[in-house]
Amino acid sequence: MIFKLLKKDPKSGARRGVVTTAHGEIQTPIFMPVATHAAMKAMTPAQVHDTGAQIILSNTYHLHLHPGEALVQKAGGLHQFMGWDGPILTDSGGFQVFSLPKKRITEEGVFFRHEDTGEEVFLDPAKAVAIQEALGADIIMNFDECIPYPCEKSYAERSTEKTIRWAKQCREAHKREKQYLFGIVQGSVFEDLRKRCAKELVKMDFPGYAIGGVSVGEGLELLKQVVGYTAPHLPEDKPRYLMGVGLPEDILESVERGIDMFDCVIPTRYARSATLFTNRGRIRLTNKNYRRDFYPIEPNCTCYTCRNFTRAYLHHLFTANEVLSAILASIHNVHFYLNMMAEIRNSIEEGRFKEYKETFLASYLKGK
Ligand code: PRF
Ligand code: ZN
Repeated sequence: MIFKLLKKDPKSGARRGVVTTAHGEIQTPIFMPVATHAAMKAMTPAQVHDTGAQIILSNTYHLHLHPGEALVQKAGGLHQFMGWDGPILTDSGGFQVFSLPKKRITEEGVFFRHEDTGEEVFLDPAKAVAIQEALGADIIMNFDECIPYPCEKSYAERSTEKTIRWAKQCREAHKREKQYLFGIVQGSVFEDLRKRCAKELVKMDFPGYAIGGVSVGEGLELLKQVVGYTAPHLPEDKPRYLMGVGLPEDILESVERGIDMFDCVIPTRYARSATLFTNRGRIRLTNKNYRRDFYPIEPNCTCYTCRNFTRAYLHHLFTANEVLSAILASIHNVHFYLNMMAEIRNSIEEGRFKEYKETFLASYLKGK
């Protein structure tokens, strides 16, 4: 059994569960920090672990181009290669390839140019699964088409049908049962397409399901709607993963609608540009107000950065362009996200998720 549902919130769709993988358990709802190139930017695996991370995400597209799955396999697999022995999820490349400016999409797959060599590369469902099996992540993803927003319904319909056909091909190509292959629901912002895609994927019986094609510029209101009418079509006893989401408010709204797993580059990307998350909203440490501010980023935070350094010191590091600025800021932001997820889990266990969400947002959004 991949997923154990421990508790359902009586007042919302929020769920508390456990995902069991070959490299250990994941307590849900969970946020997965992103290590695109098999490295968290500006953080060692030990630092990532100390923030409370239980699972990290890496990318098929990037690792296929550099250093190639054959080399990673030779190194003993992704876990050994990157020095992270906890659970890992790899995304299929279905999103990264479709974000490229120059690509050619056919019924079979996608053609694109190698970033450095200019050589033509081709990715299709079978190949995306084979690459991910060679990399050896615990959870691997279907090869799908992430539909841009906004989008004509006729295009969304054709694309969603293709994602369904590709899902079947992924399912058939998948050999290593120890690696869980998740289906990805597409359908843009159209309720009937989301429902159809979900139902077709559920028939194929994946061990988990993702909702893709969100966080593509549709905004929080539409995100809430899409999650709200898609999640109910997914099986209750399988984990649900919302891809590429998001800000704390997006995560809270989506947990409320039954999502268990999230990933996003926001905490690490923002950290490197001096934007730090606090319970009273985000702050920009380059602002000169922080020059003489001898408090930690977040007084209640237990992360390494907040236990040892002041805002004034971080302001100085960013101003002096020191590499340590990125390291310390990333530690805090990732800790902030994972601490929020731990609080969400506690609140669901204690039957007070809605209250937690309201209290968190009242403070967080006021400071914005
Ligand atoms: N598909 C895949 N990966 C993704 C997405 C998707 O739709 C998204 C949605 N923004 C993020 N990552 N395969
Ligand atoms: Zn901190």
